[in-house]
Amino acid sequence: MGSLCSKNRRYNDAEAEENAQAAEIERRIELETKAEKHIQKLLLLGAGESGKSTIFKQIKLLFQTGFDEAELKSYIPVIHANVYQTIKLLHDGAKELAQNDIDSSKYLISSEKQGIGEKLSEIGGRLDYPLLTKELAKEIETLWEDAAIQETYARGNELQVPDCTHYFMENLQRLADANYVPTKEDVLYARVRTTGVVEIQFRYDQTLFEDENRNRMMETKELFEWVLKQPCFEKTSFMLFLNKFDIFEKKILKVPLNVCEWFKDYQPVSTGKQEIEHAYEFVKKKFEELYFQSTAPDHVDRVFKVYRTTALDQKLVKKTFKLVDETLRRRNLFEAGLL
Ligand SMILES: Nc1nc2c(ncn2[C@@H]2O[C@H](COP(=O)(O)OP(=O)(O)OP(=O)(O)O)[C@@H](O)[C@H]2O)c(=O)[nH]1
Ligand SMILES: [Mg+2]
Repeated sequence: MGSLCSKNRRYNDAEAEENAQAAEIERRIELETKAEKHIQKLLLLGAGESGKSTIFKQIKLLFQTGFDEAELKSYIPVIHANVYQTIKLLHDGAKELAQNDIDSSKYLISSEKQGIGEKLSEIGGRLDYPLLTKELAKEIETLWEDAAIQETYARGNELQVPDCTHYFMENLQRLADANYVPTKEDVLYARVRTTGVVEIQFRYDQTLFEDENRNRMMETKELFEWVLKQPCFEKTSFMLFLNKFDIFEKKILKVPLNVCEWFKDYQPVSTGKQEIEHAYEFVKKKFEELYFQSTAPDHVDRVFKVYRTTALDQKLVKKTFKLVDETLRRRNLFEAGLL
């Protein structure tokens, strides 16, 4: 009898403990659900190389602890790889154009630099890159300054030359310093393709989509259209960042907007700053039209805002996030019936 009693008590104790654990889990879930309600989640979607990671880095710099020295240093291999891969791309691209382009002589690397070019191209094709020494940096600099390489660089859009090219090529000696620690700016320019989902433990998270071999604007259009139609985003606020405005500004004066199929009805109106504004407004309007076309009538009141951004420009990113934050706060107040 005595033993049965103590056995029962053991069961009761175990049961009580289990119940307490279950209650604790319930309590935590409830707390976390409540906390989640105050979290604004930002999902950054965009074509490959559109600047998602760069915006992400700016968030880290602006609203978190930034990058400590170890983190800055972890970008050295990335930056050096960017340099090696880019010079290879330009060298091989020049060689190809020198053989096949109508204007082939423009792309012929001067004979005294051809040896350096071959050597750098071989290095750029390796899996492991050597340390970027001052000597190697000097050779890369010499090749970069070659007229044929510059002509090739001018056709960078055809060769997938990364946007960080000019910046890194102009800073080679500093990057090759034995005590080199990347600056904040170097890190913003560093290009590494994100694979998978990256999440930042704060208020933001990010995923990506990519497909390199297509016109990026058409890819962006299709991606945006697809996202707009997803039932899970029916009530989601959309903040469209038309990023790389700095590049757009320069490009618009050289390459007409209507080379892109989606913009083929574009008519330039003037030159200079006015033309930039006109072209930007045209692109913005195209996205607005797409938004309304791809949004069911009963959901048109979800937030939709368009911002022009240059992810490398910290002040501008800060200002943009301030505006985004204000918009979302207003929305929350509106939804709570307070506005
Ligand atoms: N000039 C200029 N360069 C930018 C801008 N935003 C990003 N970049 C550069 O563009 C390159 C690609 O940017 P990422 O942020 O890596 O692009 P991503 O969207 O994360 O690309 P994936 O991870 O491949 O999908 C980097 O070298 C950036 O420094 C911008 O507004 N202006
Ligand atoms: Mg990325």
